[in-house]
Amino acid sequence: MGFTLKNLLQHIILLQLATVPVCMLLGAQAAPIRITLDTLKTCTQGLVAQTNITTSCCPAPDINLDVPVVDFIPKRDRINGHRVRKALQCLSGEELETYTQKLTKAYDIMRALPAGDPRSLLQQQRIHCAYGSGAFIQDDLSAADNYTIDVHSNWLFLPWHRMFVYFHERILQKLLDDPTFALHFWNFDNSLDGTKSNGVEGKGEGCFKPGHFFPDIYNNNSTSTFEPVRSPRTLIPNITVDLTIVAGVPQANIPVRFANDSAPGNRKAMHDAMQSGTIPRDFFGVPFKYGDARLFPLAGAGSLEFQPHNSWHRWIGGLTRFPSTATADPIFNPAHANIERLWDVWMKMGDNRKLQPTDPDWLDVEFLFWDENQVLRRIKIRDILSISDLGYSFEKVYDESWMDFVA
Ligand SMILES: [Cu+2]
Repeated sequence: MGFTLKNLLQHIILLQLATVPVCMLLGAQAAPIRITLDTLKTCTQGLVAQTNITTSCCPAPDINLDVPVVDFIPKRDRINGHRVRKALQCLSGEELETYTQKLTKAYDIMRALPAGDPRSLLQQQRIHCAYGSGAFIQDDLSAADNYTIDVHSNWLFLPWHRMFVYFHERILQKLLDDPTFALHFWNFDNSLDGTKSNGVEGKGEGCFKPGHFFPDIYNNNSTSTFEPVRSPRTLIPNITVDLTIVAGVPQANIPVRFANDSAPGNRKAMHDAMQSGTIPRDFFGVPFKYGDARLFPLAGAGSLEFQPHNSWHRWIGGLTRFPSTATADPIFNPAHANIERLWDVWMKMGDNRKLQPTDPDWLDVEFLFWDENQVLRRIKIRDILSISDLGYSFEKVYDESWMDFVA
C-alpha cells in the first residue's frame, strides 16, 4: 500500500494523541498534583526511574490512615522564634561538640523508634521512596498507564525536598525536646577560601571556608549519623565531592579527585546551574501536572537538580544513589538543606526571581507530610516559597566562590 497524504495525517494525529495527557482526552482541564489520604491508601508497588528496582514503600500497615489531615500554614504553624541553619565546615570547638552530641542523640532516637512510627528513620526512608518511585497513583487514573507521581526530574523537586527536610528537622527537634535545634547544611558547592578583604558582603560575618569535603560529623563509624554502605571514596580524607559527574558514568569508574583537580569544575558546574536559564523550567524543571504520565525523563530536571544535586548523589553512592533508599542515610539532610539554601540564594540573585513559576498548577500542588507529633499535614507549594515564613534562614557563606567564576 502506498503511503498517502491521508495515511500521513492519521499517523501524525495518532502520534499526537499518544502524547496528549489523559485529562485532555477526557475533556478535563490540567490540574495540580494533589496528594490526599486516598493517594496514601491506594499506594502501590513503585519502580525507580531508569532502573529495574521495584519498591514496596507504602505507609506501613500499622500507620493509621483514617485520621484527619490538618492544613499546615507556615506563618501560623511554625515553631516560635527564628533559627539559623549554619554551615557544617565552620563549626568548631564547643559549638561543634554540642551540635555533634545533639545530632547523634536525635538519630539514636530516630533509629530506635518503632517501624509504625512515621517519624522513624525507616518511615522517613519510605516516604521519599514512595514519592520518588511512582508508588502514588494520580486520583482516578491508572498506575498501569504510568499515571503515577514522582517528585524528581520535574518542577515538584525543589518544593517537595524543602518540605521533607523541614519536617525532618521538626522531628529531630521534637526527639531532642529542643525547639531551637536547627539542622546544619553541607556547603558542598564552595571550593574556595574567602576573606573579609575580597569584598564579600557581610564584612566577614558568616562562613568562608571551602565546604566540598565530606563532613567529619557524618563520618564517625561509631555514631548514628554514619552509614557504612556509602562509596569508599567518602572515607578518604581531603578528597572533594565532585559536582562534574553526569549521568551514565558507572559508580566504580568515578575518579577520586583532590581539591586542585575538581575545584574549577565544581565552580563552573555551580555557576552554570545557578546563572543559566531564561524560563522557569530551566531552574525548576519541567511542569508535571495531573494527567501527565511519569515517563522518567532525566532531562526534565531543573539545573540545580540535574547538576550539582544528581552529581552529589552519584558521588556519595550507597543508599543515596536511589530514591528508594536515599533518605535512610542521614547525610541526605544537610546536603538537601544546602540545595534548598541554593534555591533561596537564586531567588535573591535579582531578575531570576521573575522566573519562579506562577502557574496555579504548580502553586496549588498539595503534599502530605507527617509532622513531629505524627499528625498528617497538608501543605501547598504557594505557602512554602519564603523560608522566613517557615521560620529559618541560612548562615552567609561564600557563594561568590562560584558566582564570580569566569571560565
Ligand atoms: Cu529526592
